Amino acid sequence: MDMDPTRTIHRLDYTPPSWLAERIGLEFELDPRRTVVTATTRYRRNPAAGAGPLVLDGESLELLEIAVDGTPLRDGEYDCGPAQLSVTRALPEEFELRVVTAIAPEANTALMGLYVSNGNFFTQCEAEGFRRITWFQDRPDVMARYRVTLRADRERFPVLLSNGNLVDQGDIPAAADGAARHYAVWDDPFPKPSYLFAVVAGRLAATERSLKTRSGREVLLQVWVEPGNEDRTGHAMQSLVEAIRWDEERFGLELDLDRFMIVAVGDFNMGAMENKGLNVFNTKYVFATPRLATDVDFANVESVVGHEYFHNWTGNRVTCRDWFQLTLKEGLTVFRDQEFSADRMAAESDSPAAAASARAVKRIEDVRLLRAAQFPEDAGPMAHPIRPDAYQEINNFYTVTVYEKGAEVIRMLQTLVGRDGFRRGMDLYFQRHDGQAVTCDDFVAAVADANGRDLAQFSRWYAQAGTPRLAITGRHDPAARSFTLEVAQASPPDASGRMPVLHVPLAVGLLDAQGRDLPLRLAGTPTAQAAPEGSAAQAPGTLVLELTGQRQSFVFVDVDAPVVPSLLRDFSAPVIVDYRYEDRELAFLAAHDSDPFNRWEATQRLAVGAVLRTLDGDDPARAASTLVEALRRSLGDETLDPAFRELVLTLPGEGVIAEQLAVVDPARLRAVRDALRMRLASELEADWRGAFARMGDQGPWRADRTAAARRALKNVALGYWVLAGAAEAREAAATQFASADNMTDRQAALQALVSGAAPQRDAALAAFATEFGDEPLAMDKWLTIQATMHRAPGEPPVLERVRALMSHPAFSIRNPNRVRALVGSFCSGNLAEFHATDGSGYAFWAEQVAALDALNPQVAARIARALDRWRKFTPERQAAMRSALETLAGREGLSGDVREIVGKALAA
Ligand code: B3K
Ligand code: ZN
Repeated sequence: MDMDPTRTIHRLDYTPPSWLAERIGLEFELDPRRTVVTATTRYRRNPAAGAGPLVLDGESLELLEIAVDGTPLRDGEYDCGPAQLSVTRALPEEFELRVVTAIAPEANTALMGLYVSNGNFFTQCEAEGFRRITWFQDRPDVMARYRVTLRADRERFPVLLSNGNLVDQGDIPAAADGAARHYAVWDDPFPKPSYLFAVVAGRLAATERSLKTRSGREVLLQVWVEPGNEDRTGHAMQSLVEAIRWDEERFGLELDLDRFMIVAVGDFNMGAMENKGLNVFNTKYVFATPRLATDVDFANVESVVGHEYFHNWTGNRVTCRDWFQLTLKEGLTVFRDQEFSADRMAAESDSPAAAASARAVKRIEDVRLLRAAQFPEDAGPMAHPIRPDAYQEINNFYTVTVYEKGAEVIRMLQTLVGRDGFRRGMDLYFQRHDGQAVTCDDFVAAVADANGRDLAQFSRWYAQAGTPRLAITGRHDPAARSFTLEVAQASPPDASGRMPVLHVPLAVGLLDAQGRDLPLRLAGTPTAQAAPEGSAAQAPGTLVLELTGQRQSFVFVDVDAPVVPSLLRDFSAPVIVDYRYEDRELAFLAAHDSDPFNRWEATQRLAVGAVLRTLDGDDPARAASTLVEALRRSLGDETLDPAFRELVLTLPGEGVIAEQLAVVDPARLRAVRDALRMRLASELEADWRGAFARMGDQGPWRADRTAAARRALKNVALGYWVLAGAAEAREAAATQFASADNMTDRQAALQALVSGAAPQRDAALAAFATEFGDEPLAMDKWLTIQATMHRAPGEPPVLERVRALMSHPAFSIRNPNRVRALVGSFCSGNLAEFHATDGSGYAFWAEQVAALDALNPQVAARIARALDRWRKFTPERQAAMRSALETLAGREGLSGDVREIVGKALAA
C-alpha cells in the first residue's frame, strides 16, 4: 500500500508511535559510490500508545544486517518491503536494534537523504529524507538523541561535520590500499526528530567568529564554504550575529549550543535547512558581495539566515507532532524573520517617521509576495488551509499558504493581543512545550491562555482554504453626524461544507477633507482597540475593528463632514477588500493616508483599475489619467523614502492582475499592461530622467539601507526612462551597465536595456556572460532576464531563446537553481510567451517536467504547478493545457510528487 503514489494521508488519522527511539548511534563509512550506514537504536515501548509492531520507514536502501539485542533476525522474524520494514517477532519492552544499510550518494539526483555536490557530501532530511539513509520511524514526533561517527578518506574529505558538539576525532590506521582515513564523532545533546539530522563532509573552509550570548556563554559561529569563497561569507556571518541578538532581545531566546554552523552548497532543493546546529544553505542565501549580489540578495541572505536561526526555537526545541502541523513552525518562523528584517531596517533609520516608512516597505514587500503567489494558490486546485487536512506528498505542501499565509495568521494573533501579549503567549508556549512535538492548537492555546482571551473562533483560520473577501460600504449621515461602515465577510466553504465566519482584525482610519486622520469614536460598546504597539498601523487615528459576525456595522460618531475611509491598514488580515473607491478618492489616499501601506495600496488599486478598464474597452488615456498624476506626485515627493517610492512606482505584475479577471487572455493583458507602462514612461519622461540623475551619483557602493533605497529608485526610474525611447537614456543604461561597481546597478541596467529592446541589448547580454560565466548565481540572473523577456515586434518567440539557453554551458538540468532560473521563470514568470496560442509553451512544460521528474521529483513538482490556474484562461488555451496535463498524467513511472499536482489540476 505504501508504494501507491496516490495514497492520501489524513490529518485525523494521526496515532502516536508504538515505539519511542531514545538514543541512536549512527556510523557512516563515507564513500560517494557506496556508503555503509550502521544505526544502533535504543527503542522503548510507548506507554501512551496502543501495542503495535515496530514498523520502520525506508527508501532506496540496501539492507545488509538487522539484529535485535545482538541477535541477527532470521527470515520470518521481519518483513522488509520497498518502503516499510516491520519486525514481526516478539519484542521486549526495551531493546537495541542494529540495522546496517548501504546507500549510493553519488547516484542520488533527488537531493534528498545523503548526496554528493561538487565532490562533497551533504544531507537533506526534511520532510522524509532520513528514510533514505537508514530504516527508522521517520516522523517528527519520534525524538531521539543522536551520536554520529563519520569515517572517510582524509585527503578527499578533510572536514567531517554533524549536529551538536565534536567529541572526538583522529586518524584511522591505513587500510591495505594505503588510503589514509580519519574519523570524527559528534554528539547532539538535544533530542530531535530525524528530519533535523545532518551530515556534511568534504573539502570546505570556515570563517569563524566567537560570541558571548546574553547569559555570558561563549559560542563558536562558523560559515563553511568551498575554499576560495571565504570572502563571500561576511554578510551571512553578520546576519547570524544580528539574528542571535534579536532573538535574545525580542523574545528572550538564547542560542543553546556551543557551536552553530552554516554550510553553503550549490545543489540544493530549496533555500536552506535548519538542521540542529548545522544549518545547510543554498549558496544563493549565503554568498553576498557587491560584485555578485544585488541589494535584494543581501536582504534575502539576512532574512534566510535569520529564518533558519529562529527555527532553533520555533521548530527545533518545540517541533511538529505531524507534518499537517507544518505551519506551527513555518508560519511562526516566517513571521519572526519578517519582524527581524523590519526591525533591522527600522534600526538603520534616523527618525521615527523614517523607521515607520522602513517597516512599511518590508510589509509591502511581504504582501506583494502574498498576492503574487499565495492568493492564486488559494484560488486554484492546490488550495488548502494553512493546516492541511490531507496530502499525498508532504513535499508539495511546503507552500506559500503554509509559510506566508501562516505568517499572516500569526501576525493577526499579535495584532489581537498586542506585542506584549504575544510575547507572553510565546513565553507560555515554551514553558509548556519545550522538548515536545506539538500541534497548532497548542500554540493558539498558549497565546489565548497567556492573555485570557477566547481564540476559538480565531482558530478557524487554521481550517479555512481560500482568500476571504470583505465587502465594505461606507455612509456618512450629516444629520446624525456619523459615518457607518457595513462589513460583510465571505469565504469559500470549509471541509464541513459551511462558510466559516472568521475572527478578523480590520484596522481602519477615516480621513477628513484635509487628509488628516479623524479621532475615532465608535457608538455603542463595540469590539475595537487601538492599533497594537509596534505595528505600522499604530497611529492615533487607527482603530482595529474585530469582525466576528458575517455582517457587522460600525458607527463612528462626531463625524461632521464626509470622510474617505482607509481600510485594512498595514494589511491587518490576509483578505481581499471590496470597496467601491472612486479614482479621486484613491489619489487622495495615495497623497495623504497616514498609513504608508495604504498609500501604496491606493496606487496599486489605481493601476489595476486602469488596466481592467482598458481591457473593458475604455479609452486608455482616460483610464490612466489619475494614476499618471498620482505617480508623478509620488516620484517627485522628496519627503518620501526612496525605497517606498520605488514600490509605489512599480506596477502590479501580470499574474496579480490576471487574478482579477474572469477569463485571462495573457497576450491582451500583456499588451495593455505594457502600453500602460509605456504611457507612464513617456508622460513622465522628464521626471524619470530627473529622478535618475538625483538618485545616481552616490560615489562608490555602500551597503546601508539609504544607499540601497536610492539605488532602487534610481533603477526604477532608469527602466521607465529607457522605455520612453530616448537615445540618451539608452546610453545612460549602457554606461551604467559597463561601469557599475555592484550587481544591483549592473543587473538593473541590463534589465532596462532588455525591457526597452535597446540596440545595446545583445552586446550587454554577451558582455555579462563573459564577465560572469564562471559565477553560477550571477548566471542565474542572466538566464532569468532572458526567460522573462517580453518579445519585441518582429522577434522570434522567447521559447526559442529558452530552448537554446538549455544547451548553454551555464545551464544544467541537475541543478535546482539553474532550473528555477530558466525553466521556472519562463513557465511561471512569462505569461504571454508561455501561453502562446500554438501550445508550444505547454509542450515544453510537459517535456521538462517529465525530464526533471526522472531526476528530482521535488523540483519537477514545483515546475508542474505552472499549470495550476489553467481554468482561468481562454477556452482554446484551456483545451491545450488540459491535453498537456493529460499527456503528463498518462506517463508511466511518474513520481507521487508530480502525480499529485497534475491529478489535482485535472480534477479542479
Ligand atoms: N524547513 C526547511 C524546508 C524543508 C523543505 C522540505 N521539502 C526550510 C525552512 O523552511 O526553513
Ligand atoms: Zn522554515
